[in-house]
Amino acid sequence: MSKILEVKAKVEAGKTKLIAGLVQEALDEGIKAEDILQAMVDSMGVVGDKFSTGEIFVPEMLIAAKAMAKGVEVLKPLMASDSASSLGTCIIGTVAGDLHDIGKNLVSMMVESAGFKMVDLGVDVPAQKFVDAIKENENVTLVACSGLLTTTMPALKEAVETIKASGLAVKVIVGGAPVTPEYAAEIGADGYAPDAGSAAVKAKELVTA
Ligand code: B1M
Repeated sequence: MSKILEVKAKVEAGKTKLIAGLVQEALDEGIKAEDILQAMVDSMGVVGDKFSTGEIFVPEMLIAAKAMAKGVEVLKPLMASDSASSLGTCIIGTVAGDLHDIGKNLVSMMVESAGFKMVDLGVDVPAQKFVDAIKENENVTLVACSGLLTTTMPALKEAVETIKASGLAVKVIVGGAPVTPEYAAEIGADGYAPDAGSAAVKAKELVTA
């Protein structure tokens, strides 16, 4: 089995202890970090499908997520550039009621590499906490809100509305699997991105426009 397929299979199987070594072996074989990351993202798609069909349950989903996080740790130094945080500070978090953080962490990594200093509030972040963080940190230019569940899309709306109602001069970008550009516009977000790479491009565009 090729190394990249092995990484994919082991993430799906949640072999947490093996992933870092396998990812390193794949890199040593000359496989690009971006391709390894994509293989792991694809694994999570397979895991989600298996969950939908009742083949696996929440614990297996969680273990697969932990395995992917171990792999991302190995890739992170290769993907984040050392550009100075010249675009200001970006507050990032997954909205209230939502515990998914892999996508948010990838977005954080890519937005950081675009030139922002990142302040990560983690998961299950209440709307007001985003506002408090804008006030508590210096030179906040952007807030990035992630939401992965259809049931937490109203929390995304509340986060954007609360930030906008605060009157603080920051741009807000939203994203996550159930979010569409139409929904982002409807809830008053300044920007939307479908994935981590385009989130970095959009983030830069929003604060330099
Ligand atoms: Co959950 N889960 N989960 N889960 N989980 C999904 C999201 C689901 C689609 C699975 C399924 O049913 N097929 C489904 C949601 C259905 C829906 O709402 N439409 C679901 C469900 C139902 C649940 C629970 C309700 C299950 C239960 O308890 N019965 C529960 C909810 C808990 C909660 O949050 N309150 C739950 C729990 C969990 C775990 C904790 C076990 C675990 C998360 C662990 C963790 O994150 N640390 C988990 C996992 C792993 C998944 C799947 C399998 C993988 C998610 C993931 O990491 N994907 C997921 C199925 C799937 O995604 N196919 C699923 C990989 C990641 C790179 O992609 O997060 O989409 P993603 O991020 C992308 C883009 O969306 C985008 O860029 C990222 C990278 O390119 N993006 C942004 C994300 N945020 C962005 C922000 C931006 C811009 C782009 O700007 C700010």
